[in-house]
Amino acid sequence: MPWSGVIHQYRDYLPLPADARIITLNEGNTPLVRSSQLAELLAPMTGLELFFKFEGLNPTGSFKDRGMTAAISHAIYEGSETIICASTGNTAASAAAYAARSGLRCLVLVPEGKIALGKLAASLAYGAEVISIAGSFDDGLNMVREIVNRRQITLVNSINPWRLEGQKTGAFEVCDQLDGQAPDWHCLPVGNAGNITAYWMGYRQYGKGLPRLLGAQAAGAAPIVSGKIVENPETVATAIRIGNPARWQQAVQALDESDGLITSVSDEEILDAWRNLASMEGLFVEPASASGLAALKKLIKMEEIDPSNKRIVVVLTGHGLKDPGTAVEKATKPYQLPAEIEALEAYLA
Ligand code: AN7
Repeated sequence: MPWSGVIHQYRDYLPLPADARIITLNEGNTPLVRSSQLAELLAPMTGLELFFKFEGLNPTGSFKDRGMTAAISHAIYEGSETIICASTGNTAASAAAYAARSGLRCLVLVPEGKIALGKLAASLAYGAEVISIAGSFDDGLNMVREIVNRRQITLVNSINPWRLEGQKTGAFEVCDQLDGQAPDWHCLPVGNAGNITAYWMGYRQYGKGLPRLLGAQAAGAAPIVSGKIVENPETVATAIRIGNPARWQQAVQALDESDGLITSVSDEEILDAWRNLASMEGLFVEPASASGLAALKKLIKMEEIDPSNKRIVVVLTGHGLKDPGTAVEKATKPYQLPAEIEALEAYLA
């Protein structure tokens, strides 16, 4: 049977009503790519098996589509006509796409000047009403939480339990792709902590073993690591520029139950890992998506994680084309030549 999205694929594991109309873009089924060079660089001769779950290959370019297919399908089932979210960008683009397919009105609140270009472009293209607020993601989340108490609007941030239901299919896929066995470690970025919460739900439900979780927060936006709300979060990884995660408690519980770890990584460490992924593995991701690898590198180096004969999965949450601005800014400039063959010869010499 051709792949037709995560709900059809894992229907028995999802509590959606049998007669719900499924709004899908055939999300999921993303590749689990074996590391080509980085495993040897990180932990030479240790037998480390390193894999990247490339979630940037979902239909709107991020992992959010797994949860959004479930949230939107359920919103339609309930008879909702309008959805809303606050977003650092990827949730907005995903919500906008699934709303477009189902004819829902879609409002997205984004932090002014702090949303990557690809996310803004997509949200506008899909026809969402994009509202740029003079505040942070956290301010936007407070606003949308309040407005759904006042009006008949469905909230599609990961506070919505259907987001987690759809998102947990990522864990099922990882197990299926590793011949029915969960990895030893599962590494991923943590912003609102919906993804880490959902992966843990998924691993537990699937019954194919449990990994230890490794969460990564940006040093300038690391409330769970520090145990304190961050009033003014700041990081190059704008996707995870979040100071008060919606799923904070659940993330702490998942980390605890999995005997996991959460650590913060500097912007420099994030960008190093981001360059490693593109230049050594051919995997172009947005900066936030590299933070899971940055955390793994750091903890292997500090000998807090022993890579010997371990299977480790690192989730790459969003595609590099989401944030072309940062990519160009952090790269060396293109070399400029006249359009003449001799100039090219001179360059090669
Ligand atoms: C690429 O889109 O919060 O810990 O509003 O876009 O589940 O929040 C995005 C989060 C990691 C963190 N990687 O996941 C939003 C938003 C990327 C992301 C995260 C996000 P959560």
